[in-house]
Amino acid sequence: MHINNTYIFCFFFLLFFTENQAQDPVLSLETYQTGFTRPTNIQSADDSRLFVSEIGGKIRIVQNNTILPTPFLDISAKVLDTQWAGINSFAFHPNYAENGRFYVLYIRKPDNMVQLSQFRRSVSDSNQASSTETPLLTIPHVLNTGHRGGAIHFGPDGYLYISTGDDADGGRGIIGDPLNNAQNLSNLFGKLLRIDVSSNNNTYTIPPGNPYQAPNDGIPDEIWARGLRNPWRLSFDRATGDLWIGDNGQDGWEEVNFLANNTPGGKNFGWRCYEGSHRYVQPVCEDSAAMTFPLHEYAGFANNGGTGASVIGGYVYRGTKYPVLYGHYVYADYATGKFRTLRRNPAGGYQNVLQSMTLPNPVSFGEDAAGELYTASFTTGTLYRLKAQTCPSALVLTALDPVKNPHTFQAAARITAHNAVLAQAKVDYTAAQSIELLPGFSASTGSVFKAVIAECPASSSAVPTGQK
Ligand SMILES: [Ca+2]
Ligand SMILES: [Ca+2]
Repeated sequence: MHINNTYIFCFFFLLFFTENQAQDPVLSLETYQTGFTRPTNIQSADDSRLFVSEIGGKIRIVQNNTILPTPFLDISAKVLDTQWAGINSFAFHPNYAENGRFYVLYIRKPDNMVQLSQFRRSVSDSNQASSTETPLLTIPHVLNTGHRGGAIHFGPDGYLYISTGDDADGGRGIIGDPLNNAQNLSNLFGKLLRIDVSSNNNTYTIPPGNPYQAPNDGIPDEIWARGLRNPWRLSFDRATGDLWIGDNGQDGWEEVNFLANNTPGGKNFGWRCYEGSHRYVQPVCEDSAAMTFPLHEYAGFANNGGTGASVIGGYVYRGTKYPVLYGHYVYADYATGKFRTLRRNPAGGYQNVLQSMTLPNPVSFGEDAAGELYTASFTTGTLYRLKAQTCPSALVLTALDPVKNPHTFQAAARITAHNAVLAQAKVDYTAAQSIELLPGFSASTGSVFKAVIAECPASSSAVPTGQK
């Protein structure tokens, strides 16, 4: 059979077919800059530079395709530099261009406490920070290792959000959060905090609307939400203001959490009463109806044959270079090196696509002034720019996994198919010029197969889209 037409041609092996889904992006990586030492965070000051923190205590600048030799900031003498005991994250003030303020969350020495401090840009050199540190918030530790800091980001409300780990060891096969910190409203671990750093007197205030400001309630006023385990990365969608948090699971489930913009404070993300949407340890827990369960979860260590798993929260892509990626949340897994794209449907549901590319230990994502996305490998120290592949001119399909569906295959010119579409599969072929079904092609009863002659968009998918 040779389909060669300029109009849409569809045929079905059942009397129904699924609604055509939005196009799935296919990610790839382009080396942007090599030479970092255990990078942890990537930020933009809304200009052409990128700033990259290193766990050992430096923030370095990428400018004109090179790392500037002198670090922007160097607090190496203040960090322990073992495991994750250094700079976890940093954030530029929304009015950084005018006030030169930025914020750093790090694990300080010698006491391993979580330190949030304000720094300032040098008055005379925009590639240099002043060494003067203004400590804002110190979170004591109880255990000597484990989940401490996390991410800091300014929200659409102009307030600084800080995610903290549960201060637990986090080892495999043990009970997570043994001190029950994340549910305990009397401390700052396992929380999302919200503070106002707009005052000029080197301190912070509690924003109106923070949920625990009642006098003498015994709850730190900084707390905005609780029930997090190891929320290493969070971000706000620059287009909508929605909050996305990647919360590392214990042994069972890795989480992508979502809060729509303007969601009031006081939410409970569940840990350790729940891991993902599954009961975990429940001595004293709020009713499940009070919990904010993840938008998406995927199988973690124990549910995946002992394969390591650590979700790394990313960003919703709002750049302009890859329209196919627009509106997709891009995130990764530190342990497996896998990437996924998740498109949330505001009317309900979402599409989640496992990408085929991998990277050793992706540790963080970053967003430049134009909304293009970056990621970095902790182990190799290379910074990458994320791309969405353009459509190939031709595809030859000889094998097709019938289990994971639906699949979408697209080509700018021609798809040549020798493959078998098995029962339960839902497969779309879209090619601009022709779809050729050659000997070997078959579609079993129970499958849904659709062939469409249409333009392949400038940036679109070209390989099986994988797990949904
Ligand atoms: Ca209080
Ligand atoms: Ca949770």
